[in-house]
Amino acid sequence: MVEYNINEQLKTGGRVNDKTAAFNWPEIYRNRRDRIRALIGNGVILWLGNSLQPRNYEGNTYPFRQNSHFLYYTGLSRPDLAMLSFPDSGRDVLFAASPDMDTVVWNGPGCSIGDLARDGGIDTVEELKQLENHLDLARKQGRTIHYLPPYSASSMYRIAGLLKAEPDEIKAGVSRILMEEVSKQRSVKSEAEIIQIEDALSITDRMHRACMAAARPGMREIELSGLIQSIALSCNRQQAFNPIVTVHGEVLHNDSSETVIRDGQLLLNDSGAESPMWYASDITRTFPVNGKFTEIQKEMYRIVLRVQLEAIEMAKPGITYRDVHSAACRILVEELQTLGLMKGDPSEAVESGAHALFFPHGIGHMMGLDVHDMEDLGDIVGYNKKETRSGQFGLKYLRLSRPLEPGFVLTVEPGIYFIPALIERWRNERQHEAFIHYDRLEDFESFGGIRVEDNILVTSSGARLLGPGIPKTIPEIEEACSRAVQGEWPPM
Ligand SMILES: [Mn+2]
Repeated sequence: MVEYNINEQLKTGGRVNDKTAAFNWPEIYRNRRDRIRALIGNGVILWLGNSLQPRNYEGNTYPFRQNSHFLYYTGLSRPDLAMLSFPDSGRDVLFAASPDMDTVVWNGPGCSIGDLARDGGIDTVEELKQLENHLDLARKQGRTIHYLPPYSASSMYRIAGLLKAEPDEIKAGVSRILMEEVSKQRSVKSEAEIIQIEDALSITDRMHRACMAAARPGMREIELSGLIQSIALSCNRQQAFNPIVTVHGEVLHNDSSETVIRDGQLLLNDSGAESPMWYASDITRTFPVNGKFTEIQKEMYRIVLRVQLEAIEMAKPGITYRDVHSAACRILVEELQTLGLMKGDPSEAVESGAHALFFPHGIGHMMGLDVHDMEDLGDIVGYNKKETRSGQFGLKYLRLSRPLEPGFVLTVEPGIYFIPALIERWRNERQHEAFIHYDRLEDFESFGGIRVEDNILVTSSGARLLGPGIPKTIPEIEEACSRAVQGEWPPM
């Protein structure tokens, strides 16, 4: 019997690999800043790094995660940094606080602010307290201060303090042109970034294989969630988002709980590690708790997989992701018709939104330094200027609609879900009766949900699947589930 040694997965990996070290990162950051400065052309750009966020009191904080825009332009992951970029002089100034003795005593000396500047390829560094003076001067000179919308209250108040304005004025004063240009620049991924994402996926591959091998009827969801997180953590990786490991796949973002997983159920695992340089990965696999799909589970899984493979096949420069989404929905409807769950013209069903009973979300989203890349910038990222997001149930969760371009990294993640409360509501309201066989849905009330999600790179002619090939076909999944777990998992 092929064995899967979990202890091996816990021990190895994690360091920045040779491929990553081969790039001149300070130069990459400098080039990115040169480009954004040239595009903005005037004023001053204020880049604000994140601060530590309190958990239950100020000194007890969540693990630090840097602002992704700050990471993109500096690579510096330390709380309380800021940078000013001056488009007219082509200069960037990093602002950081030199550690005082209390900080050295409690947190260690850390690296010097000079070393930080060198790592980010930044020539000038000043004490953090000088930042306000620079901004005062810029305002006195009547220069535009460009900044991105702050997504946390702490950043909002920090900017408000620096610019001596009220939070409402700060919200109204965000730089639209900076948002647009940052979005354009970050949307197209370089080779170095793809290597990062694939590095993240190599850990995510271990997380998913371990979950398949370890799952047994009688375990609790949270044990498996703990397992996959321990694999990432022991490789010095954070999760790119809170993992979803659940037998209630029909609840789209269900938190793992102490729910016992049972024979005959499907387990959905939507999780992804970050890379050493904080790039995301986002993979969903759905597999049988006991390792063997039933006939109806096989049939439903085959449909989701077919939709996913055809969507990947369609992805290429020029096609809009909205069209990929709609085409995927039509295939789904056709397949659900052969199962006797839907009826009528597939295109009309999709246009009316009837399919959203089974697939109430979008086919995928951009991915990069954020799992939903740059979602803090809003629909600038995923929608063309003239296009507004649909309000229709289902379609309103399509985060990416615009034409695809080479260098985009996307998720492709169709699913089929049987959501009892939604079915009951629609049945009672007689919604989309022309397209849905409500009487046949009773057999599926406890089916749960299936999602299959991969990450792809749009190339010059099509799309390339990223990652090492995480088990996805029915035979691959049943094989990965059949591996005996060797090592000390689950713990006694
Ligand atoms: Mn996703």
